[in-house]
Amino acid sequence: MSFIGHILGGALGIVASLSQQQTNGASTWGTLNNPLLPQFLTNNPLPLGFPWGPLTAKHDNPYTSAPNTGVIRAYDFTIKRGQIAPDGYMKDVLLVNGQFPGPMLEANWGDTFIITVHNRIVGPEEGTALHWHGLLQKGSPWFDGVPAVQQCPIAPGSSFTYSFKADLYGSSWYHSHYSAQFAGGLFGPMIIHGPSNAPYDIDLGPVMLSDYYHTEYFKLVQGVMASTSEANFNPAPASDNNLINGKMNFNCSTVAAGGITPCNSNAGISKFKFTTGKTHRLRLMNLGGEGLQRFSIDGHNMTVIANDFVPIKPYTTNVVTLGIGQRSDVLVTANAGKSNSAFWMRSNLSTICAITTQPAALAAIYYDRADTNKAPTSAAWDVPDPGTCANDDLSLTVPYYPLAPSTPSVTQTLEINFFINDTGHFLWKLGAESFRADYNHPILLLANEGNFTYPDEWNVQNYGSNTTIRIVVNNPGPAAHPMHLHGHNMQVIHEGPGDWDGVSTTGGSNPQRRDVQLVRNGGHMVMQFDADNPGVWPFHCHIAWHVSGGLYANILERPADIAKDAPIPMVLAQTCRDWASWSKGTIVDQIDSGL
Ligand SMILES: *[C@@H]1O[C@H](CO)[C@@H](O)[C@H](O)[C@H]1NC(C)=O
Ligand SMILES: *[C@@H]1O[C@H](CO)[C@@H](O)[C@H](O)[C@H]1NC(C)=O
Ligand SMILES: *[C@@H]1O[C@H](CO)[C@@H](O)[C@H](O)[C@H]1NC(C)=O
Ligand SMILES: *[C@@H]1O[C@H](CO)[C@@H](O)[C@H](O)[C@H]1NC(C)=O
Ligand SMILES: *[C@@H]1O[C@H](CO)[C@@H](O)[C@H](O)[C@H]1NC(C)=O
Ligand SMILES: *[C@@H]1O[C@H](CO)[C@@H](O)[C@H](O)[C@H]1NC(C)=O
Ligand SMILES: [Cu+2]
Repeated sequence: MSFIGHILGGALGIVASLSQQQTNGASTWGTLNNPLLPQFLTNNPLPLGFPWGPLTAKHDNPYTSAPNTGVIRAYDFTIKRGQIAPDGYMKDVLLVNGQFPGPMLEANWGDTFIITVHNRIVGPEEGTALHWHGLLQKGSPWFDGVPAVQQCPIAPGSSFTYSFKADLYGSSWYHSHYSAQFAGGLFGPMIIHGPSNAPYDIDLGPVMLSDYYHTEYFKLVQGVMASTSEANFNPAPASDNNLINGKMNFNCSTVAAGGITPCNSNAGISKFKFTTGKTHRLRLMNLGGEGLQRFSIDGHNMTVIANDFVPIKPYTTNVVTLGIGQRSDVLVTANAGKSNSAFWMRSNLSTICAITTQPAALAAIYYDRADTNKAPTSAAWDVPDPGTCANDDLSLTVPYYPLAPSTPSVTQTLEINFFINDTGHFLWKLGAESFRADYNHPILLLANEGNFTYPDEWNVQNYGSNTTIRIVVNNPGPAAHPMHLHGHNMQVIHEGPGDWDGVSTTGGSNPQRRDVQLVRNGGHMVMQFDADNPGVWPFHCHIAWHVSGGLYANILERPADIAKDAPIPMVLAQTCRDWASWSKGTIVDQIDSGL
């Protein structure tokens, strides 16, 4: 019997041998004690009974109508190294407040997050910076959290306070944008309550899916960035496991002795409660380093109601596909059994579109009166992997609030490619350049000084005063790429095999919008956005190893407005002085693009 078969047989993972502290540190993710989410946080102004007053998902443009509640959501994050065994294999990780996955950020639409981040990474020391994925950061582009682009890294021993509005609503995450730290554990969910586009009874909260590596992240980056002639060269390391809310079992016999302490094959899996007959909201998120996830729940249909921060017209499916960084909110009604039923929740890394040795993640779902010490016995949906490495068809994913695409004032084609440079390093490029960061000179700060002349390797695309920017991404190579744009939701005009033909579009007057879109291997994507948000916005592949290898561009949007008006807080200059003085005394081991 396979190991997964063994779990299904009920022997493993249901009554765990390790404590939650041993597997996930101070986090309660994955346990039956983890709280459900409210529909909104109540310590807010409540006109008409809701913090967002009369605003609805149907009638109000989410990009222009965010309320300003004046309510502050304050968080204090300390980042440190730690050792935990999420799947029974003890390893070195980076933790937020001692937790993996990190603590949840939660707000109502229109509140202000104020998050102080203390960099206490030692042994060795490393810089860091946190990015708040999917938010617009309109009027606060310096708090987007990308080192070398909008800020200097937070130096070891220093702290930095981010302050920004919860300007969109739905499900997202935050993560380090410094090198591949997010693949080393530095991430957590971010939930913003807002108007609903479909009724449900119970909010189960984040369901975080993440491929998982037993090797420490920096060692993986060393392999990715080694010269092709070096023995450790590995541009596409295989993940060792797949986690749901930071948990899964691992068959320790499949590896030679390794890890810091003896490996434990019964770490324990995540458990969730369903209330019989009720409709549950699950906030699915792919927070891994590389792999495409295919999520399903035995016996149940799912109704997808949002993709990324964009509510969509609900549609029903059995499998939700998520590339790295993507989220889908789904509704699931507990009507597939009796009140003592139990079912498997599964997420499979695509064995065609991901590189992994253990693709199957499991968690258990218990109806009210089910025995939570017993393994479910449900049968899996068998929906063959189409192997296209693409998201659901664009015709299925229609934004709830319609927005017609404007006529682009500029169209630019960027091709994704890889190459070996003159010193034998395997690199990716987006357009003409492979990106490499200079942590000491954030582009936004230079632009604010009126300096728009940058080294080629910063890959800055200056769109001047263009009003609507269309970007065609052609991807002739063998890997699919989840492409992420900061500061905007992309209107995805077309996606499919081959290069774009220059005319085909999907979605007509209401194309899908989201902040990450999968671009299939041997395929293309056409996206556009209105230049309503002056700033320097990263546009990049969200696969950790690809962005390390340079698959990244900076979009310089309305530079004149940055130079003229941007009231950049003085703390950004101070952060650069702190970084400069720390990096003067310590060699910064920047072996990758930096992001
Ligand atoms: C674990 O892996 C070993 C080696 O491949 C195999 O012999 C064993 O049956 C597996 N254990 C389980 C419980 O599947
Ligand atoms: C799932 O959806 C299909 C297609 O819409 C429908 O035929 C089926 O009855 C649904 N099953 C359940 C358990 O709701
Ligand atoms: C996920 O993988 C399992 C094997 O571990 C398989 O039985 C199941 O059908 C797969 N799920 C889907 C939706 O294909
Ligand atoms: C090739 O890329 C690596 C990694 O970015 C870099 O360290 C090296 O300097 C590059 N070589 C050349 C000749 O540019
Ligand atoms: C602009 O910034 C770049 C990168 O730091 C620097 O090399 C260049 O000298 C600067 N140009 C001016 C005019 O200051
Ligand atoms: C629009 O963007 C293109 C491409 O970057 C640039 O060449 C052009 O000058 C821009 N137009 C304006 C009006 O700024
Ligand atoms: Cu990629």
